[in-house]
Amino acid sequence: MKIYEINKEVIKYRFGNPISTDVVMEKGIEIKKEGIDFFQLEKGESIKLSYKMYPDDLVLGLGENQRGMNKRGGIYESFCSDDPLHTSDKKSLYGAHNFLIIEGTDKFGIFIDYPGKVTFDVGFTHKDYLEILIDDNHVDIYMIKGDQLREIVKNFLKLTGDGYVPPKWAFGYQQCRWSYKDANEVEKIADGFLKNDIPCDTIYLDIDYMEDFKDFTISEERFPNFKGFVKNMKEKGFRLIPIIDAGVKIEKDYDVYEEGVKNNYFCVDENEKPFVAAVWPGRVHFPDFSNPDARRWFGLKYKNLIDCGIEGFWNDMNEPAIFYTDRGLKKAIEHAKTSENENLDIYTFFGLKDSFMNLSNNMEDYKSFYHRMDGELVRHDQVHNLYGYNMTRAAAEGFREIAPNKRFLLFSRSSYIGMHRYSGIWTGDNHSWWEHILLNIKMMPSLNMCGFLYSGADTGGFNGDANAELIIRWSQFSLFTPLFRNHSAMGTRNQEPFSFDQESKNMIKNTIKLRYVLIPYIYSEYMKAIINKNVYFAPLVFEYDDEMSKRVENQLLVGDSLMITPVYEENAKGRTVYLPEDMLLWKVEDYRNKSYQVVKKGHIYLDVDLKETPIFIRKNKMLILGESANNVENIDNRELHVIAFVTEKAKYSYYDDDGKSYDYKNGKYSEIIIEIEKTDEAYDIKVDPRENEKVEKIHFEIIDSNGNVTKKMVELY
Ligand code: MIG
Repeated sequence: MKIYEINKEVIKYRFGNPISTDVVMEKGIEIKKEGIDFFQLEKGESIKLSYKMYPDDLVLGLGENQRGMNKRGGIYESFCSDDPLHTSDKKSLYGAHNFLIIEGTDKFGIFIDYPGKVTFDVGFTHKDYLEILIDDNHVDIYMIKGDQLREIVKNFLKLTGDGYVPPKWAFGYQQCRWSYKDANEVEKIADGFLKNDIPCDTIYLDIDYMEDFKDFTISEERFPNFKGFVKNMKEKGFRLIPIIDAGVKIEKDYDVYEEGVKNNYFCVDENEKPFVAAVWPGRVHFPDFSNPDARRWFGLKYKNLIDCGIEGFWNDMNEPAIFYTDRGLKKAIEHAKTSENENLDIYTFFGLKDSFMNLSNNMEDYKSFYHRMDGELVRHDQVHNLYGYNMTRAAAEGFREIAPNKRFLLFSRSSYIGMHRYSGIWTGDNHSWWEHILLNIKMMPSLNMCGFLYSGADTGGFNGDANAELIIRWSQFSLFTPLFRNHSAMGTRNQEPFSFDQESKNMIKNTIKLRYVLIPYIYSEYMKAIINKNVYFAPLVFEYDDEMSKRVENQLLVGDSLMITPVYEENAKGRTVYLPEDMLLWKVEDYRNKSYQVVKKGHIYLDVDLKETPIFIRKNKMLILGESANNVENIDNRELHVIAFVTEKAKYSYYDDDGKSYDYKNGKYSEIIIEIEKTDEAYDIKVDPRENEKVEKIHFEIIDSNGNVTKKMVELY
């Protein structure tokens, strides 16, 4: 083991000679030190770290995973998996996010930079022990210090890089469904939004738009004159977002296939022939995204669609998901043949059944293909978790080459730590289950700690049928997630906002409109979080140090000013809420009706009618609101509204920029500093438009601890 000091906050422990993941670029200075801080180490073929947890320690992080924000009691395996049944006993989802934080007697973060399988046993096997098992003895482990939780996250993000920034329109409401089969149907969906006056910025194209599920092709039959169609839809106010899958169809004369074979851009089998697996189009090859040339080649393929006016993509099936391989299928069929006419008992029958059930995403298949890395063949399972990361990196690097100063929308299903530099993620194939709203709530801050800020779940649930109430309640949470997309699977009940009765439709519409009104705040907080290497969603424990705040898992802080308390149970007319301090409550039914209530610190039962979204404004904080519009680019934010809860003084820095370029990195953004101070009789308001091109007026509603409202207006020029 060699030990390096990366900086004052981060120590790296290097075992053996690990494969580079390219996540951390700094090498650090070698230092002399005994053992690993906090952990006991066992080293052989694999590496095991154990930490004795104190009774009240919280274990936070681990990104996209099941169970609580506090990970104690669970066992988690980082091995990116396409598993469409997210029950709480599942150990792996689509991402591998090997970063966790201990909050308690000790306070530190640990990042395991290893792209094969890593197991985090957080008190599952031995209740008081955190045990981390790495399936290899070549690995880099980073120990991250910080006095505050936010500082640990910041130090971790300093190490792993700046977060992805989407175009501003990607903060609008987005509609998706697998089975919008042709241009007519997509247009019908768009018209549904226009006719019902429901804002929406994008409509997604799932695999149905391609020709035989071939990447970078467009079905002539179902989408004739695609370029014209993209333009036409954009004029109506909608951007189209096509899906890109990892597997490349094996088909003679298909350019992506031909070029990939010719240039050795595909992963290979043990005979160094392109590896064959089957996914959507039947047999495919997998691009070897660990090869920089293959990455560049694949990344530039997105240009086919960009040239048609496309400005955003989602990368799917990049764990990579495998339906079956010839090897597995052959074995299963042989098994079936030898079982013919047999008298199958419990063992032999289930054995037969399993040989078909286990065809997909099978470990034997992941061990049977290779990447070419620096001239050597590396077996896939050892670098499995980098696949989606490098596919998405290929896309992002392609965009940068195609249009260097343009932001594209991009998110991926599979991911590894560090991919947050290139894109966002969505949380995959959830269900239309109430439990999955709660899972969504708990997962967001965990993802944020790992750097993934642009993310959200399939609102309303992907698998299964949703009722109106589920869509309404879920939307009331998703309206706060940077990625706010309603998505569902083929064959399920339609769940677009206008698929339900009039009353429900209006509730969803009001919820979506509230989202648009909140965009100035959401965007400002998102961008500040990116720039300052902070989280956007935080558990209460990030901000409050009372004992109760450590325990709350079903309320979140959103940015600097808000606490949200979503309702996630069917037929619930309210819920319990914990307030660590006095706050101002705005229950929103229609954003135009503002009425406020000061709620005292402590536990309360909060009535929340189905049509209401409760928003708590923290003490001495303020919320910025703008106007609604049918899409983000049509929002007129020359006049802003501030709702402030001020008992002493409040300060807010309102950030905005052009929403489409990277010019903000060169200091081209607007910042308005707003300060409100309570004096004996009134308030002092200071508005400092340091850099400002757009905002002309700000309307203030300031509420004091007795609930008295003072209204003021400030003109900026
Ligand atoms: O095996 O493209 O997670 O969002 O709609 C299903 C079809 C493949 C999985 C994605 C989902 C998408 C679906 N895809």
